[in-house]
Amino acid sequence: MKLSPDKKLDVREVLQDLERYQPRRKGWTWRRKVAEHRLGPFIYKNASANLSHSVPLPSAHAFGDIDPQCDFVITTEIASGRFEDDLRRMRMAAWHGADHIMVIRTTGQSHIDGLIEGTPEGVGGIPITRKEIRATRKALDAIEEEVGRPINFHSYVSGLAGPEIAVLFAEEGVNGAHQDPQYNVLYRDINMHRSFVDAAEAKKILAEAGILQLDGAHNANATAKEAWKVTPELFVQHALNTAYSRAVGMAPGQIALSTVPSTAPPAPKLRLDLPYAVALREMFQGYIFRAQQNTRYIESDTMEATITHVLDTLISRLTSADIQSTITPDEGRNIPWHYNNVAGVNTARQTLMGLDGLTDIVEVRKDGAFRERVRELKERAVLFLEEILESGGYYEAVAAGQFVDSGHYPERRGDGIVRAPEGGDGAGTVIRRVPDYGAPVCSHFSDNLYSQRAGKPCSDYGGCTLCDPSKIQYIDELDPEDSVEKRLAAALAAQPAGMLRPEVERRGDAVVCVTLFVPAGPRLAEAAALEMVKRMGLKKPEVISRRLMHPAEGSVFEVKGIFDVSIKVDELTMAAREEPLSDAEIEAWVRPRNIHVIAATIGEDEHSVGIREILDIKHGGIEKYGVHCHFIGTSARLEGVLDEAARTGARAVLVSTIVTHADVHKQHMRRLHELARRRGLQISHPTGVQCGDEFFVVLGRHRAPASSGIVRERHQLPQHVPQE
Ligand code: Z98
Repeated sequence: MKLSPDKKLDVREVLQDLERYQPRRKGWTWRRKVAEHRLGPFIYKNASANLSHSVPLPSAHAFGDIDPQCDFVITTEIASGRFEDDLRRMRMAAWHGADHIMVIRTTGQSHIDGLIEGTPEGVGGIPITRKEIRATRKALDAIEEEVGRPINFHSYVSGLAGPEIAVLFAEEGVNGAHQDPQYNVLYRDINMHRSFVDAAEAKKILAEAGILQLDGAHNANATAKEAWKVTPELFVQHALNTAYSRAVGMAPGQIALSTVPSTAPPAPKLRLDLPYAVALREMFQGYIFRAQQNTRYIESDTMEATITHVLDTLISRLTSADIQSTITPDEGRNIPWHYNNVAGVNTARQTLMGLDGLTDIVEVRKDGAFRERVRELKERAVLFLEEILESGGYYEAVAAGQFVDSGHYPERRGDGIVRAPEGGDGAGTVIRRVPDYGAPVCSHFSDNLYSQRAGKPCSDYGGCTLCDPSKIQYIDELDPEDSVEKRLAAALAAQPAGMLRPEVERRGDAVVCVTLFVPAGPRLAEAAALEMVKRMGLKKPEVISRRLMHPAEGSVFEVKGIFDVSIKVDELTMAAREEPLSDAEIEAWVRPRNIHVIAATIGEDEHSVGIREILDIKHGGIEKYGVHCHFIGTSARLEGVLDEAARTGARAVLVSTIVTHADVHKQHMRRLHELARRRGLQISHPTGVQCGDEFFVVLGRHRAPASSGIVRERHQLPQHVPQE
């Protein structure tokens, strides 16, 4: 399957022959870092190889359309609820620099105790099934070829079906996964013993498949009531999962610590979050760091989320993270919209490019109050771990509520997450292996009938699915109603070829968003905003963001709704595209022509600022192209303007005058026009002609008035300039 930048991704092509598809590569891939990377006018210190197709940052046009790529891997989390819609979203994110695509599972998949077959729709995510994973990997294989950089595909191996899912991921070329038994225990109330036994098996499989493992410690400060206080406990969670992973045989370079800065402004964020990040890096040297943006405090304002995210990314750059994970800034209010995935990715890359070389310029202090805070955090973490050991181990510590929601260790406020070692989902399901137990795959932890024999354990039975993918059983949808084919057919029927509808969550959903300020108190203003949007014709209007400007003066709202309209493509008329000339092209045309222009304000008008802005180089005026500008003053006489034009041989006069209600400006323009005509000058600017000769007087003595000189003479431009 090959993508072409000017064609939409075809989901049917992805689904075709899926039962035979095998991933092109397995295991995690880092970006190819480039030291002293030269790009356009700059040399980058923290860059990686360029993409072959991408959408540069908006201001790149001022720097020759460069699109430098940072050295961090950038994550986006995808969660539309339909995998077929996610594929296009992944492609857009990849073009904006995402190379780690985390697929959020359907809510609470941790509780499901086996693999799911078929491809039902998800609720706030997708169920991870073989078909969905394979289709996604296939699409990502094509997308990574299109953008010219490997894309890591990621999902979750926690939960009751952890080992089975680990095998599935290893078989299907998933490249990264969360795996942490403590997540099961604390956040999903899955039996402790079962979680740790499953984790040993799952981690061994991840290790051998080269899948990067993320732990779940960040969930503590992502959910805690007072997140900045629970940081000592996070060190302990990282330590437990890391030690357990190492014991199973995972290499440090495959173990990523998952961190989230704890706070957001108005908290003094850097003062609280930076010591935690520094202490963590120092304690866990040699491991990988995945920094995720903070979403704990996002209310509904994407701008507020973005500012916190920028500060989070500053911390990541200062402490040299390896992966910057972004979450859609609207996740608190919608099924995240695809353009918000892109907004999150762009926030990270824009910040990281702006902070390029930061650690060559500034250094985190090694002394003073900051250092004291770093040391103190480590000490609290060590004491936390010692208490666990003293109390008899992890199970007892959890049973005693040592993993708290708001206390700064050793403070406890009785709000610990308490779990009984014998309780939870899957309790009593761990049984001792029988001596002749034969593991279904080679990558397998602990006792196994086959592991005693020579070579690969699976050679006894002719190869396992990890060694011989042809043995993988592919199961298509089991539910005849809720299937991707049915969904595609329904979407195409609702939105046949040749029709266009707006969309943000799912194909053709027609969801749009209106921003409006209503000048009244917040409650009244909100009711009015909803009513206004209803009258615009939007169905199911819903306020998704409210920002108070002033209790009496008004509030601004974002209201989403359904704009249930389809546009027939062939009924649209599109204005012919005018390709504006670049500054360099204009300058190349102007300079050799020695062009003089006369400028003045006319009538009784002393306001010269506007016209000077148009002329002066300081404000990007036409001087910069080499136009010789003669500003002859304010309130100039019209005859004087034309006299001066004749004297200097000027090609144009630029006059400025205040626009009045009495239309005096038009009288001046008409008179100037008349005077110019009497002197044998013609209007040569097409817009001037179009406006009834009222507003433009471009001096073109004896010239054809058809079009402006610059466009007409394009053929004289240098060879490399694209010709129309
Ligand atoms: C992230 N945005 O981490 P359920 N295991 C671990 C997890 O952190 C998660 C799951 C499993 C976050 C995503 N994390 C949230 C360690 C989820 C998912 O039970 O299927 O929801 O588990 O990037």
